[in-house]
Amino acid sequence: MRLYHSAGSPFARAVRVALRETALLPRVEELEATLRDPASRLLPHNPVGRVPTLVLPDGTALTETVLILDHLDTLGAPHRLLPPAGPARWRAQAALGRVIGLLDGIAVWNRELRRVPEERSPAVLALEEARANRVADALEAEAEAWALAGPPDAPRIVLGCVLGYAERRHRVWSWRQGRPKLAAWWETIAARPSFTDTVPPLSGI
Ligand SMILES: N[C@@H](CCC(=O)N[C@@H](CS)C(=O)NCC(=O)O)C(=O)O
Repeated sequence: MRLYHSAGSPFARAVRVALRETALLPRVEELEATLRDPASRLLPHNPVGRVPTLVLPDGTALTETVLILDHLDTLGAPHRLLPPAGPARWRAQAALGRVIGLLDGIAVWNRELRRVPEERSPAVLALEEARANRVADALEAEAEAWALAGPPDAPRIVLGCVLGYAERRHRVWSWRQGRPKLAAWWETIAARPSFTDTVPPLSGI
């Protein structure tokens, strides 16, 4: 299998962390791809042009982080990313939806900040900042439920990648302020080898 990723993408990082936490990494070749580039080596496999994209041995190109994480659970690793069925699965999917929603919103906020200042929408910036703060406040309130007990599952991996993105590529968001439990949680997960091995480059935002 081949995983197309980019070093700055928090979505792709979640899959890369999951490959390390499940010990599936030796079965996957990680290939960095350029984004928004008509010559990108990703486009022949995935015309959408987004990372992460996991190309299966039969050539099927899986996109969308949640779908790829779900697929990794079919590969027989002892550590599952989501429970297989039942209420535990729905609860984990609810948690995953919450942190993917947070990441989607921050991605919109970040993209807006990459525009030249006169093209930025103050309304979009305000909406996404409010959304991010609202979700982060909810996470702070329920921090005990997110405690790590062994290798992280899919929701915890994605939350770690969201906060890692805020640390390195979206520093305009002072997410730690007033959220000591979330900050302590982040310090713990960020120290795992799966995270230290996939630290994104710093950006100017
Ligand atoms: N919904 C997608 C989002 C993936 C995504 O937005 N990836 C970004 C990098 S963080 C990308 O590939 N952007 C390139 C583009 O939009 O052309 C997922 O969950 O995987």
